[in-house]
Amino acid sequence: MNAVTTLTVEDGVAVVTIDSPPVNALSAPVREGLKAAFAQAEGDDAVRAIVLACAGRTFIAGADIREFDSELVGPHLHDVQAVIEASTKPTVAAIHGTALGGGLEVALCCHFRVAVPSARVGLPEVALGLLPGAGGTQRLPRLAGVPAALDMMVGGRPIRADKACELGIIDKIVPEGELLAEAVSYARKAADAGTKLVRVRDRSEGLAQDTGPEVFAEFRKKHARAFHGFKAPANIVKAVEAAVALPFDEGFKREGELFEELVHSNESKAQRYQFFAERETAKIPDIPKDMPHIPVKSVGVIGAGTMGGGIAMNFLNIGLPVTIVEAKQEVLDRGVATIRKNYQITVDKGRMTAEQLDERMGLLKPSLAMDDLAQVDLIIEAVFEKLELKQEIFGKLDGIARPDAILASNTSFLDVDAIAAATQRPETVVGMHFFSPANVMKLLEVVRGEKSSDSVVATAMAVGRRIGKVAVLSRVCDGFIANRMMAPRMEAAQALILEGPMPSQVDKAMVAYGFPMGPFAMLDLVGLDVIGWDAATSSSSTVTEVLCEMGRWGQKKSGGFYDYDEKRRPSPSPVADQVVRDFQAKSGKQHREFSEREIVERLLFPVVNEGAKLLDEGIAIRASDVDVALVYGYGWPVFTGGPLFWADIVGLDRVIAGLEAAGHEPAPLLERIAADGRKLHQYQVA
Ligand code: 3H9
Repeated sequence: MNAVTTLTVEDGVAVVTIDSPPVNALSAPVREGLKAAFAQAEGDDAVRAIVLACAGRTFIAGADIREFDSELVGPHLHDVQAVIEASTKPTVAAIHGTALGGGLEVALCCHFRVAVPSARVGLPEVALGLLPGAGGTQRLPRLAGVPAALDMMVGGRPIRADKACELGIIDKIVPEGELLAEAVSYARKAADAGTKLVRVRDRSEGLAQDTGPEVFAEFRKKHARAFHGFKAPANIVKAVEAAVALPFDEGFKREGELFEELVHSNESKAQRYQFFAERETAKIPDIPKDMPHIPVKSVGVIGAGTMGGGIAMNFLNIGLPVTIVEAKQEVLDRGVATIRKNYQITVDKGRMTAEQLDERMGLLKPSLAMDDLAQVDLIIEAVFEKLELKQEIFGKLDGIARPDAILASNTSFLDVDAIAAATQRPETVVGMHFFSPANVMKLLEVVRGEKSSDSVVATAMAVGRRIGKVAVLSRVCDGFIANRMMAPRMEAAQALILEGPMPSQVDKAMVAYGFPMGPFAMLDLVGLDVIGWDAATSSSSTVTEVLCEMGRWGQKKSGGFYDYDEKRRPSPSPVADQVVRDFQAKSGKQHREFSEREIVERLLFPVVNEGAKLLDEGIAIRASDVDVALVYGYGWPVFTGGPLFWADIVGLDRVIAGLEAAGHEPAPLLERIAADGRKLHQYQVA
């Protein structure tokens, strides 16, 4: 047919095969090939039934996401689907891997779908700020019903083949390894039996119940918080309402309008950028893709505190044995008990079995002796943030660990090179900076020291991916990428409350922007005292210091910037607000009202500026890595694309002017990129 689509006919059954690595996305050549193949099979009298299958690791993974940013080339997907759906001969989609987005939507244009047990199907467009725009919002509810279809499309998570079969999306599960033969046989039987062919668009079993307005109202209410800032979920719900209320063609038209609204939105552009940015993080320009990795089959963790325990869980979760070392028995016992408790919570929620809990705990070896780390492949130190302590530990490890073991520090801001210098093998030392809670947060910063070897760096990045993290590479600097980027937001917030806005107003603006919480609520959560306050040297010179002196250390003391009730619900604090007002009075600054937009710009432009500095210093490889780190490390709203993508949306000239107006010096790189009319988020370190 063409280079990516073939058509073969055997014994009356045509097999259309897409072979377009890596994921058989519906690129222009695939669409062309599909359309031509189905048209030819339809016109061929020797063909009595048609099977659609894919070569390689998966069924069609959806539209080719890169094409959304350019003019349409080749046939529109809708036209391809129309040809498939118009077939007068039985059509069967043979699904393995993942049938996603436009892939599932194409399969829904076939009369039947068969799948192997390991297959999954889904409509994940929402994660790209889109809705299923190839009839998915109209066809899926007709089969699976409105509640299930809404869950699949708004949640975006693919479902397993057995579940899809229960929902009527898949007609038959067939044994692994026999997909094609089974699909051909299914198609042939349908042709032989003269099975009545009903297009999904003409079916309605899913619309028989749960379609009243209350279903939609309830769904919107239940998910209101998760929808905040995103456009796609609301449009998906509207499209499904249209599926219920309107005949297919009209509903399909409505879906098209709602899709168009999304595809041109900044939110979707930002989320599509993040999709590729996330995958880009794995690519390190000066390390070959085929760099051999050091096998990691066992792990040691030093420190059984909150971080050490969370880090250990990541490896237990993927079945690796972990030796966890502490200095004192009681601290070790407490750490192990916390790990067990965390797993127990998962068991109680029904997301893990008691046997799995036992299996994971069985892989954990608690120890009081560093010597027990002599044979492990990767050792991650997660002790208190003090350079001398870490150097002492690495010095000891040098005499204990195997020569080829990777020695990693979970430091969040210390000099990895200074830690490595405590050993005779600095090439095996690397930073692996987890974010708290370490078993939950997706970001892992791999910190490449001056002497870290390429294979150690490549292995640490790969290990990150194995445990389900997004690994971002950073060079050594104070705070690495994510913490360093966010420090200026905190400084700007502290400065801004002296000019008029109260902490709760500042937080409100950040939440409206899309952050899960504002900087002052975050300080209260972490504890004001742990951000470097020392009673001995406290000089009552900042609001935070005075609050600390008053014992208002945050949530743990029922009061910080906010007051907290027994359920830790915050309310603005008259006491803390008075402290702020006293400082405002003393500051000598003019007080005024600030709009939400002004607050956002005052807090976040300095973050953008820090990003430009960090790129100029070569701390991150590329701007998109910085954006990924902030989204996964700090809950930066993904629909803004991250600070650097957002800066381009706002306009770099505006960012520079805002920085200057607030008394900051714009980073030279920011000015250079703005002057050249380039995009900051596309910047790559040479
Ligand atoms: C859609 O369908 C819209 C329609 O409703 C309406 C149309 C009118 N396009 O993730 P991986 C690349 S929207 C282009 O590392 P895995 C990816 O960038 C689409 N490229 O592999 C990477 O490239 P590289 C709805 C794509 O095994 C390589 O393939 N569909 C696409 O971990 C390997 O990817 C989705 O949202 C694509 N659609 O996971 C599904 N997909 O090697 C998106 C992947 O250069 N895809 N690439 O870095 C996925 O979720 C995962 O890629 C998948 C495989 C689960 C398939």
